[in-house]
Amino acid sequence: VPHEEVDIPLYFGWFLLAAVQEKIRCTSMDFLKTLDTLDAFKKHLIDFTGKPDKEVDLEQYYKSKGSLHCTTKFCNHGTVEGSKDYAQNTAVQKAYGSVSELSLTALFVTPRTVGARVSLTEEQLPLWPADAEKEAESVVPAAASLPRGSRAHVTLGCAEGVEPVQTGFDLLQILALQKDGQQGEPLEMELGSLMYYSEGRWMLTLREPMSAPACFSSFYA
Ligand code: 2AM
Repeated sequence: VPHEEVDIPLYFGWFLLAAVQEKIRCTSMDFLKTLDTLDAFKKHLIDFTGKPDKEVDLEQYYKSKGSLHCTTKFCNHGTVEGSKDYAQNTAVQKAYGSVSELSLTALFVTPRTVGARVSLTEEQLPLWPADAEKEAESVVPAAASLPRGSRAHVTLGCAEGVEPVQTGFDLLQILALQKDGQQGEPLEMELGSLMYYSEGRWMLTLREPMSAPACFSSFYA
């Protein structure tokens, strides 16, 4: 294997600093705890359980793996299309190792994943691959028509047997439904407004976005 290919990581992304990871995990646990007790959520429990009247403990439902981050480019050590170009991109090389503030603007859950939506700034967008949304088209057909950066998120947990790549697909699906309009009334909560998007999809748009300092870097191994 040529040396340059060995150097391409598993993925690039923003890695949240340790202190803020703790805070976000707490906020998301609080959200899951609250969601679990809402009548509106209980009414749609079957989305999660497949059976009527079966209980679900959302705090136990998702498993979280590793440290919190927002993937920009999944490279799989160079086997993914465009990884080498991304790794060599000037903006990527210039930003590598720098810390910036990620703005977490919503929390979402589905029967598969729980995550936080990241709203990228003008300065952060150049690090977002131009085809990230289009890449998801086979899973979420409307994805390509969503604005660049729509897929940006932090995976907070996955249900048993679900891979983290699913979190971005779940987010795109919710955003596509949001764009279509015709939802019900949001439920106003302390943290923000909660909307149901059918089939177990819920999104809490935060009243105050959470600011998370994160280091743009990569993950090997
Ligand atoms: P995530 O960004 O939703 O958490 C290692 O698997 C990391 O790369 C995870 O963080 C994962 O999802 C992300 N990832 C895995 N496969 C991917 C893919 N095909 N496209 C984009 N991101 C992927």
